[in-house]
Amino acid sequence: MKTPVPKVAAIHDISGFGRVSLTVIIPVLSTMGIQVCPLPTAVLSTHTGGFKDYKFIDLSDHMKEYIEHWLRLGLDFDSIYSGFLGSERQIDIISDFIVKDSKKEKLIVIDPVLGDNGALYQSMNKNMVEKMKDFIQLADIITPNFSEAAFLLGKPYNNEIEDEEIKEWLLELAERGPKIVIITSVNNPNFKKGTSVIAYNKRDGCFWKVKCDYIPAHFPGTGDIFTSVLVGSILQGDSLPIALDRAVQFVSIAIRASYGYKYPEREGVLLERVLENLKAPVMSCSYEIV
Ligand code: PXL
Repeated sequence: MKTPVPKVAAIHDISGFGRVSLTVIIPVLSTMGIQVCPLPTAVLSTHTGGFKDYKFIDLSDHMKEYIEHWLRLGLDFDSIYSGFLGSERQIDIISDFIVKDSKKEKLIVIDPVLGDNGALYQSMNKNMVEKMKDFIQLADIITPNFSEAAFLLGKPYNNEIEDEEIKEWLLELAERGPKIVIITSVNNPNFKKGTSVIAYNKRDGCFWKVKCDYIPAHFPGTGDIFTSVLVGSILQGDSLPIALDRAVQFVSIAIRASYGYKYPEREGVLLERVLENLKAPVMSCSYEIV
């Protein structure tokens, strides 16, 4: 049945404090007019970046029955979007869901959440990296950050990379299955004052780049916000470069709105202050073909 509001099955953790995963994905997509149906992978007292002794409740033992109920209901999702996982086992459970829920064509987005700044997150390990390499085969779109792309390709992490080399990385990741590969937080030695998002679309062979100014701050959850805006934008009918642009611009606005205040970065960006920007029409675009 066609409904006026697209539905996304959002497979991520819920962290009680610190704006990451479902606590940013739900408001972003809802503001963009998309219904979020959460399938929680874990419940945490806080996210794992910058907090110690957090409580972590792994929901792996419950996800299968949760999904079976959804399958019996025949919920017709427009997209399945997965992110932070609570265990390697969840990759088999979610893969099974993606294969079984194939009645309607849907956008499969896998954000291979593993780490940042060259290091794995506290709850991640090498086995998760290995499983993630298989999991991305099922995706239409993957959105690793630069560190995650290096982990998936087994390449050393150097802070800067030339365009020609990152294009090789995109091609190598696309060969493994995904139709669109997007790498975020890419630093180029010839563009010291900013970072870029670089994407490759296998269907038309195009590489896209969107630059953004560098701000010396590190807020967790910005990757989740980026991918949520991208998913919302594509479900609204935007082209890939416009969706990339909207996601980059929104994350930049969110960081700028937060950076001027003195509060712990681990709390995440002040999303509540900027959400309304997602309702604005596309105003200026800065994407380029590379
Ligand atoms: O934004 C990625 C993310 C999601 N979920 C949890 C995290 C992190 C990054 O630190 O710890 C629990």
